[in-house]
Order: sequence, then structure tokens, then C-alpha cells
Amino acid sequence: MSRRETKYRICPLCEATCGLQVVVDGRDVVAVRGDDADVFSQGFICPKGVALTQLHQDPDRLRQPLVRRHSALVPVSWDDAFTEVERRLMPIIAQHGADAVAVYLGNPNVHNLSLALYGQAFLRTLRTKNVFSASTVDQMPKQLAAGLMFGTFTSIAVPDIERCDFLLMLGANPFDSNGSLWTVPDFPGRLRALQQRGGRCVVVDPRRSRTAAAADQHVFILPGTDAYLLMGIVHTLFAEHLVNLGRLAEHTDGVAAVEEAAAAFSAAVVAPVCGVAAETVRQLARDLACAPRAAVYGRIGTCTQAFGTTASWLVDVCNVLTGNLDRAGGAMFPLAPAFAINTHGTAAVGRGVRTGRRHSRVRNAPEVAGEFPVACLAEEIETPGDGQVRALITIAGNPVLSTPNGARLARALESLECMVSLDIYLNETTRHADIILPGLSPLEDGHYDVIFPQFGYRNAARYSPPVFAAPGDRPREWQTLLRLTGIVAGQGARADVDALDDFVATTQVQRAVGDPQSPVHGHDHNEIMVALAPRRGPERLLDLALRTGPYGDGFGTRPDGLSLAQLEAHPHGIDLGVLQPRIPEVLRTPSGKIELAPQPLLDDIERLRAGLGAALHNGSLLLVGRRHLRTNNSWMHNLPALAGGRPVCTLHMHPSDAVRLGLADGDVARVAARVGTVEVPVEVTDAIMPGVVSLPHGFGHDQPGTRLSVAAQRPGVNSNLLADELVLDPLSGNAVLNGIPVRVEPRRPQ
Ligand SMILES: Nc1nc2c(c(=O)[nH]1)N[C@H]1C(S)=C(S)[C@@H](COP(=O)(O)OP(=O)(O)OC[C@H]3O[C@@H](n4cnc5c(=O)[nH]c(N)nc54)[C@H](O)[C@@H]3O)O[C@H]1N2
Ligand SMILES: Nc1nc2c(c(=O)[nH]1)N[C@H]1C(S)=C(S)[C@@H](COP(=O)(O)OP(=O)(O)OC[C@H]3O[C@@H](n4cnc5c(=O)[nH]c(N)nc54)[C@H](O)[C@@H]3O)O[C@H]1N2
Ligand code: SF4
Ligand SMILES: [Mo]
Repeated sequence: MSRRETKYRICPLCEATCGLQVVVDGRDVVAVRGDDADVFSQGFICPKGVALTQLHQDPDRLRQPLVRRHSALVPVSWDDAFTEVERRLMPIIAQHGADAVAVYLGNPNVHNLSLALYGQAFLRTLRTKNVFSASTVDQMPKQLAAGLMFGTFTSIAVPDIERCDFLLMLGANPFDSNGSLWTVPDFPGRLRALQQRGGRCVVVDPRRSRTAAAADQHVFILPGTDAYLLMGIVHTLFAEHLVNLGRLAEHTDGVAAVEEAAAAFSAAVVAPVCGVAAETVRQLARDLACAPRAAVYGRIGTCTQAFGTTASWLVDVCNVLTGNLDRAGGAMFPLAPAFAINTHGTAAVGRGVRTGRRHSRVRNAPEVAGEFPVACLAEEIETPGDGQVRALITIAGNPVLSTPNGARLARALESLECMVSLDIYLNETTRHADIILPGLSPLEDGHYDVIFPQFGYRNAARYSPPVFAAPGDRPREWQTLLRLTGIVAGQGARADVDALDDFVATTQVQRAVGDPQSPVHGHDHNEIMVALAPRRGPERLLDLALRTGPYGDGFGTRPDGLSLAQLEAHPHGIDLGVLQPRIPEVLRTPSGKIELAPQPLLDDIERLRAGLGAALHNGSLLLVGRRHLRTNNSWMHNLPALAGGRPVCTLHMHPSDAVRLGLADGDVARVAARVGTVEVPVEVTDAIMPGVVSLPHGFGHDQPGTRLSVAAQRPGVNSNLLADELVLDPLSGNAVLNGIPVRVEPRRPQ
């Protein structure tokens, strides 16, 4: 008898959040396909989604906790693993305080419902100031710029691609990445539709990426200079009287200050810095101002650079000055059904964001959004003295491959007194751990995207129940996090997880009933807890958030509104319509306006101006990264379906540079930067600017003591052996991972 069934699961692997159809037979996966009926992704899928089957089956994926005994990591029971955490961690906290324990949160924290909702409970209980995450090797500049302008760190406007006529993209390659801080499954299809409507797309990138090749125009730019290009555009908008804020005028402060800030950056002045013709800079300004509906979008290439916050700010300055922010076809703010801070509190006014409430011990780097730059982590471990980091907890992160100067960090990890990792692989980072606590296969866990609906190309709500029940005694990760919470709360390794969970839920319910804006304001919290029963864990928190959210049923005030039960009844999701204008309601700034000229950014203009004269590269080549469709940062190279095909860990180099350096296609080059050296095969291509070379990140799977049998066959090199941990965007603390000066030469004969 066939036990074949079709289940539905949102793909957790990248920000596109595609709805997938998973055909199962008993506990076996038969096939994974795009779900044509999904209201948000309409059947789109990429090779990584298909590879969820191999992830589920991967024999190297950890299924049991590992504990270090006599230098080897050996499997133990869950109870023994938590007992070991208590035994190793608590004396450190008792003797040196909670700051001696650092936490690093990796990218899957935003792709996993358990981690997204319970990580904060753990951090709030631990109360360490040494919190680090992948955000400071990624999007912190964008979050800070959004926070300063709009009042929350996640109020990020995204192009309304279905109604847009002109799309200017900088430093993003959604054909390979499938989009970021812009949840837009099937970007290629939506771009094609835009072009068929007569719209245009221009891509600014030092590489002719697949996205650039499909666009109507590609503009090469020297790495790290987007802030100059955007200043040139802003300057032109003022100089040619193209500024027209439209309905935003009455909601915007600081236009004159922006004009003054841009005064020194005419198109002619910025052109040589960027390697872009002055006339192109002017043309982009005119295109933006004259298109009926236009949007500027910048992503990781514009963030991981020394002027990351400035560039991210200027992206939205261009949107505002051309009247394209918050209008149909421009850059708009999604209205997420749950968990969005910009749907909480009073509409149209707030406290804004603050940074620098504390500083890192060694480098004095300011905190941003509650964390320190991860580029500071190694020095906090290495440097003796009061407040030294002696223990580290990594949660779904691989910082040895993902953060600058990975070699230094790996050495620092070896010196820790205790390291605990929540991870599903024994990899380049977790091989240093004393205890590894594995999560489940995505197919064994329920899913709702806590973050990405805040950046959706349209509004929607979707939930996936687990495809398979979790096997045996294996906890979901929220349960693991609550056990750790119990330990650091002093309740011991056998703390009552259900009681802790009730506490977490009650706290959130109490906050809701105490919030004058909430539909349950003034209700008895016990009554709400009863209404949420018998749900527990993340599903209970999700139901609460949906029902008290902007589309929610308000526990009865709007009976046809959203609840988790509604989503369960709609396995393909519920469409909530195209993006709607949200200004001023979305704002949470003290002025209640768009703060177009935040003081920290104005204060930093002098540094930008100083850069005009400085030679950026002194004859070095500049290294940038790139992504491939079949990769996902560092951690999916162990799946045969993704690891095969042409090697992707190669150094792209322009033919003119190759000739000059005596390198031919396939030769091994030695690439040296201040912090390290790698040897990697060269791929000669005119798809990259002369003077620029490119290497993808996330490789370097040749470390001893890992369990990545497939990845190790084609290890590649770790590009973050070249990234400098001392070079940051000073405002956001984000690492500079693009535009790294390197020397390249043929590998010397051995
Ligand atoms: N040079 C350079 N460096 C970069 C970048 C770049 O463009 N260039 N990009 C940066 C960006 S954007 C990011 S987001 C970071 C990523 O930085 P990280 O988050 O540190 O690295 P990942 O490779 O995403 O590692 C994810 C880890 O989570 C584990 N994992 C996967 N799923 C789960 C799960 O469900 N539960 C648990 N517990 N663990 C899980 C994986 O095994 C892996 O160890 O890298 C950054 N580093
Ligand atoms: N296939 C795949 N998809 C992924 C990931 C992955 O590793 N693989 N990672 C996921 C994650 S965590 C993230 S954050 C997103 C990132 O998604 P995207 O932001 O789209 O990232 P990339 O694809 O790296 O594209 C960045 C582009 O910026 C260019 N660039 C580099 N330096 C500069 C510069 O100074 N200026 C400009 N204008 N351009 C520059 C690069 O050449 C590259 O083409 O992708 C996500 N999706
Ligand atoms: S595009 Fe992203 S979300 Fe969609 S199937 Fe691929 S990895 Fe999954
Ligand atoms: Mo990322």
C-alpha cells in the first residue's frame, strides 16, 4: 500500500521563501517541487529547494549531541549534553560574570521559527553584552540607515516590482542570490515582466553578474564607491531641479541639509572615483526623476564596504527626492502580519533608534541594534583582562568561514575555556566546540517566516506544519534554547521546559494586554492564555502575534481576521494584497517624519569628502565576492546535488589583468592581503572590471576534524582569510568584505 502524501513546506534556505510541495511516502521524501498554488511564490523553486531532500537524508548531518571527551567529540544523550553545558558554563559565569560568555548568531536564526522566537528569551536571561551576529558581515548598514531615517531597524522599503517602470540596483545579484532584504521569489520572471511592460532595469556592479547581463544596462563601478555614485546622483537631482518629493514633502525633514551635504559631490567630481562616466551619473539621476514610477535598491555589495551606511542611506534619499518612496511602483514598506516592530506602538511617532549605548572592550566599537561587530570577536577572546570572553555559544553560525580573518578567529576559538554550538554539522567552526547540540531537519519542523514578510514584494501570510514528526527524543530547537535558558537562569540542566515556555508566552501576552494599541488591550491575560491553548512553543507565540497583528482576528474583535488556525486551513498561504502606502503610519521617528538627514550620517560626510582625494587602491587589485545559485553561504556544499558541476571557487580576473600578471585560465594564483594568503585557480573572464578580482565566500572545507565528506572533496579556499578584521564601516560596525586590496601573482613553483 502506498503511503504517498503531498505536504507543503516553505523553503527555509534563502530569503525568497518559496512555497514547496513535498511528496512523501511514509518517512521518505519522494520529490520536492515548487508549489504552483502558493500565493506568494507561484511555483518558483531553485536547485537548493530541490536539495532539501538531500539535506534531510545527509548522513553527515548531526542527529545526536556531541561532547568533547579526551579531545574527541563523541555522541551522548541529550540529558548528558545539557548536564555537560551546565558543568562547563556555570563556573565561568559564576567566576567572571555573564559578559565572559559571548554569543554568535548565524544566518539561519532568521530562517528557523524556533531560533527566531526563542533566541531572544535565551539572550535576555543570559544578559551578556557580548552579542555578535552575521548581521555585521551583511546588512547592518542598511538596518542602521533605515532606523535613523524611519525609526526602526527593520523599516526597509522594497521595490514594488510589479508596478515599477525603472529599477536601479546596486550591489545585488538576485539571479543567483534570489534576493535579500527584498523577499521576491522568481526575481528573473518578475524582471522579465517589468521589461515586457516597457520598464527598464540598470545594474551597478563591478561584475557583469547574471542579473546585470539580463538588465537593460550594466554600469561597472569600482568596489566601495557606491556612496560617491549616489552622492553624484543626489547632487545632479538638485543641480538640474529634478527634486520633487510629491506627497512626501510634508512628511520629510532635512532636505536642505541633504542638498548641502551633496554640494561637494558633483557628477564630474565623483566620476573618476567610481570609474563611472560623469554623463552616466547624470543620466541615472534623470532616469530616476523622469520615470513615472522608479525604485532604487541596494544590497550586500553596497553594505559590506567602508561607506556601507552612507550608501544605504543614499539609496533611500534618492527614492525620497524623486517622490518614489512609499508610492505604488516605487520603494514601499510591506505590512507584515506578525512580529513587525513598525506595526507596534503608536503609529507615526516613536523613539527612533539609538546606538553606542555601550562599547566593545578592546576596540571601543559602538553597539548597534544590541550587538558588537563580529569582526571584534577574536580580539575579545584573545585580550586578557576584566571582561575577557572565555566562553562562546554559536547558534547556527559558521564564523570561521563567514567573518573576516577566519584564521585568527579559529585560533581564538581554540583558546576558549568552553564553546557550545547549536548546529546541524560538524564543520570549520563547530569542530572547536566542546558540546554540539543539533537542530532538526527543516522537514521535521514547523515554519513561519518571522522576518521576511517585512520585506515582501507583496503582503502574504503562510505557515507550514512539520512534514515529518521529529524522531524519538529529539527536541525542537526552541526546546533546546529553553533548556539552555534554564541552565543560565540557575535552574539546572533539568529545568522544566514547559514552565519556562509558559513564562515566555505569559510575558508576551501581558505585553499585548498592556499595550493601548493592541486589540486585546485591557483583557485579562489568563483569558488570552486559555484562548491560545493547547498550543505551545513557537506556534503559541505565532498565533498570538498573528491575532494581535494588523490583519488579526483580535481574539474576536475581527472574526474573519488572521489566526494560526486560518493559516493551517490555507496550506498555500493567504494573499494580503499589493503593497500599500504607509507613510506616516510606518514611521517611529521622534519627529514623526522621515529624517532624511540624520546627524550621524551628516557627521560622517567629512570622511567621504576626504576619500575623494585618496587613491583607493594604490595599484592593488580589489577583491570582491560573488554568489552562485547552488551555494548557500558556507553550509550546503555537503549535498551532492549542489556540490557537483563546474567548480565555483575560482578567482575571476579580467583578461587584461591576467596578461599583465602572467596568468592563464586554470593557473593557480597566489592572492595575498594584509591578513592572509590563499592559492586558488584563476578563471579569466571579461565579466569583471579590469583591476577587480572576485572570489566567492563560504569555502575552505579542508579543516581536520570536520564531518563534511562531500564538501571536503572539493574544499575550495576561505575568502575570509583575506578579509581584514580591522577595517569596518565605522557607523554600523559592518565588516568590509568587498573592495579588499590584494596582490595577485602566479603560484611560485614548489
Ligand atoms: N567574504 C564574504 N563573507 C561573507 C559574505 C560575503 O558576501 N562575503 N556574506 C555574509 C553573509 S550575507 C552572511 S548572512 C554570513 C553568514 O554567516 P554564518 O551564518 O556564520 O554562516 P553560514 O554559512 O550561513 O552558516 C550557517 C550555520 O548554521 C548551520 N545550520 C543550518 N541550518 C541550521 C538549523 O536549522 N539549526 C542550526 N542550529 N544550525 C543550522 C549550518 O550548519 C552552519 O554551520 O556570511 C557572511 N560572510
Ligand atoms: N545562491 C545563494 N543565494 C544566497 C546566498 C548564497 O550564499 N548563495 N546567501 C544569502 C544571503 S545570507 C544573502 S545576505 C543574500 C545576498 O544577496 P545579494 O545582495 O544579491 O548578494 P550577491 O549575490 O553576493 O550580490 C552582490 C553583488 O554585489 C557586487 N559587488 C561587490 N562589491 C560591490 C561594490 O562595491 N559596489 C557594487 N555596486 N556592487 C558590488 C558583487 O559583484 C555581486 O554581484 O543572498 C542570499 N542568497
Ligand atoms: S530560491 Fe531560495 S527559497 Fe526558493 S527554493 Fe531556492 S533556496 Fe529555497
Ligand atoms: Mo546574509
